[in-house]
Amino acid sequence: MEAVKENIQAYNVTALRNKFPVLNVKVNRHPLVYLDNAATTQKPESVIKALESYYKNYNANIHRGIHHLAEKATAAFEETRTEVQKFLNAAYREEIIFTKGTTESINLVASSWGRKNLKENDEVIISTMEHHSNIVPWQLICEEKKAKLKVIPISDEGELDLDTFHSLLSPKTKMVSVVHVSNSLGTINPVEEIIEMAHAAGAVVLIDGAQSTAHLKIDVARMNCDFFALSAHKVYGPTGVGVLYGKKEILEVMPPYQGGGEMIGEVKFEKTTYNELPYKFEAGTPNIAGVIAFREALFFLNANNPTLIHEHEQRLLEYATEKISALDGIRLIGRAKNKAGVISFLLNGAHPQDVGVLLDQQGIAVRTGHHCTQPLMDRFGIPGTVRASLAMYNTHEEIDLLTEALLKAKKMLL
Ligand code: C6P
Repeated sequence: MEAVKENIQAYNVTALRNKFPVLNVKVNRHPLVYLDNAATTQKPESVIKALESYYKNYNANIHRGIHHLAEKATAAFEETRTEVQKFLNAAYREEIIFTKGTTESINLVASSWGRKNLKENDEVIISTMEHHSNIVPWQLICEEKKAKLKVIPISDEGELDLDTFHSLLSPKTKMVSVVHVSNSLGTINPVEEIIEMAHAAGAVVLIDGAQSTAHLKIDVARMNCDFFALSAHKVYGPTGVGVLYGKKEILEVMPPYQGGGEMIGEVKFEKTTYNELPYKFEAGTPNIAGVIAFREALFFLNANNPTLIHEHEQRLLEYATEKISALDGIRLIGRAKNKAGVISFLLNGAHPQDVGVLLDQQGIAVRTGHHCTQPLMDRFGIPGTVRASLAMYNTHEEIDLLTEALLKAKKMLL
């Protein structure tokens, strides 16, 4: 208890907020209350500065030039790879592949691994709460290979049904691809247990970490996943940068995903050989500035102590859940025991989008709609929700403002 009290004091949210310039803007004459962090997080000054510094001081293409700027840019780009390796606790630098984001990371695996490893009647298991990015790539490859897609059901609270998952596993299961933290429900899935069960059945596992990386300590070695996908922009970094972690022995035998510059060993019209890991999967000029600036985002996360961030966000989540549930006519969607900072709800009778517009008029940014999880919305029989999603810089006062704004919206709508 004493330690928790000390941590509350140590977490200086005001000082932290001062590092995010955009948090000072006004929206519709109100101070911005930014609660759309699951869509993308805001960026600290250090990330913005790193982007600017690259373009101002050493803009050059990487891995190709021998001149000073090219060498400097290459070194900075590769330093981010080392930082990501440490951040995820991956065994090798070559296991870190830069992509455009989680979506591309999953498409890479579905396309490259899937093309090589799936055949007719094989099975891929996903879950009801997947983002479209972890559904459609698997549908595409399953259709091509005549493999089958199986879906783990969820409870009314929004938790995976692990008994059914167990019964779905068989020697036909080749891949299990599940989300770590649901973007629509906030559910934290028991991925270590899922991975163990899937491995026991001989399947490979991909974890969609788009929503977990900013909120939980990620340790791919401990988790023992085969692939882990994340987006930098959801972890206080720039847009257009993502990471695919993959176990070296699996990546090594996967065919290239895209062809082009950088991914080749030698190109002849008769036959092309491919570059070694990780470059085999990094065709074309990447988002150099974004990758370089992503390193600053990781420094920022580490400097603010992931444990303190987690505790702060959990306190906020508890507070927000209590306050919002206490409002008349609220239906919370997603009541899992283990949740990260997402509160999805419906204000009875009101369309989520109307609620969102009225909140925006009061300076509050939330997301409304199906959140790219249409099958999940179908499971609950709803068209969408209003979603408030939290980050390290949100405050209890902001939750109060959200609750007051919801009361006003309710009076106007119902
Ligand atoms: N979810 C949201 O508002 P990209 O777009 O590639 O960076 O991330 C895709 C993605 C994959 N998996 C999960 C669990 C996600 O939440 C997302 C992105 C955003 O919820 C935008 S739809």
